[in-house]
Amino acid sequence: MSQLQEFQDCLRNAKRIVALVGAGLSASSGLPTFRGSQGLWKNFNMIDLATPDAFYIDPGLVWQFYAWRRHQALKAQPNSGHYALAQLSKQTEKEFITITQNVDGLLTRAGHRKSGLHEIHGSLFELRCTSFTCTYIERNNYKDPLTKNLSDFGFDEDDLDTTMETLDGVDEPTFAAPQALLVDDLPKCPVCNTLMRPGVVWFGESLSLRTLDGIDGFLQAGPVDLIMVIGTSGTVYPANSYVDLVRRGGGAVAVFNTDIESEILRGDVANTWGFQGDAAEWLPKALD
Ligand code: BV8
Ligand code: ZN
Repeated sequence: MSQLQEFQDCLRNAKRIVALVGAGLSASSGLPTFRGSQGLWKNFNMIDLATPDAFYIDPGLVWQFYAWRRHQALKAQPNSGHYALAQLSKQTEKEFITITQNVDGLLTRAGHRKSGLHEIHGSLFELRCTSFTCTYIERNNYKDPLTKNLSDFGFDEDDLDTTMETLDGVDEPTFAAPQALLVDDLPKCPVCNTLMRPGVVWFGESLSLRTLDGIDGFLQAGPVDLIMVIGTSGTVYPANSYVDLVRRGGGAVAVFNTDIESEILRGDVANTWGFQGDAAEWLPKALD
């Protein structure tokens, strides 16, 4: 029996299923992954852009990066992998959740059932007030550009692998956007007028307890029969901890990735299938 037939038998009989999703699922929609050859973190230093310190030091630079990521995500379309997962999320006879590390909103736009979708690293389309005394959160903010100033920040695809034009238009291999020029035009809280931040989880920040509780609630409600690990390098904790948790509980693992360890492809890893290639191509076939 082929790996695909074995997997589809397992999927048919499975009652409780988890999908763990990473940037590879959105690669076919034209959004860069983080650690591949053209990865975001290859061309940008995540410490300069995706940490609380980076935002404290230069909020204008960080907002340029996230306004550019918002722009890219809004230009992108969900692909058939997103739609296949959204379809599965609507099958009432299955208990199914998707844990996504992606902040691009494409699974939501593909129609994934809201209650079954856990965006553990937040969303590009959420903004949060940075004041400790204010809890204002703006969800589903799809304005592009976010503010007039962030529309001409000079980020574009070709800059990705060389330099980022600083605001004064000089091409320098530096990220130092003149903060004073930007900070006045950055998004402000409508309640207390404090600077707003992107609603994503940065490195070194803890994940939302509400999100983690939601996932733990599902995992503790009964054994998971199958976890699909889709387009993720499994680098980031705690997202990467869910695979072993399901495996230890006796669940099967199916990896969908352009880059799969050979032992998985050889079938040497018990209860684990590997489907090498584009998740956008594999998922509609495998979940059909
Ligand atoms: C936490 C949001 C605890 C922002 C992201 C040392 C220093 C500092 C921290 C740590 C450290 N060591 C460990 C840590 C913890 C850290 C961590 O894991 N760091 C890693 C880098 C080592 N984790 C954290 O900080 C987390 N918080 O641990 O809190 C804590 C507790 C209490 C108090 C304080 C703290 C928070 C992590 C969240 C960081 N935010 N994103 C943004 O997006 O800008 S993470 C970022 O990486 C993205 O979310 C991304 O999704 C995620 C994971 O990457 P992947 O999705 O897997 O993407 P990647 O490019 O790596 O891989 C793509 C894969 O797809 C590849 O395998 C490729 O082969 C494949 N592929 C490509 N094309 C396709 C494909 N597959 C299929 N089809 C294709 N077409
Ligand atoms: Zn506020």
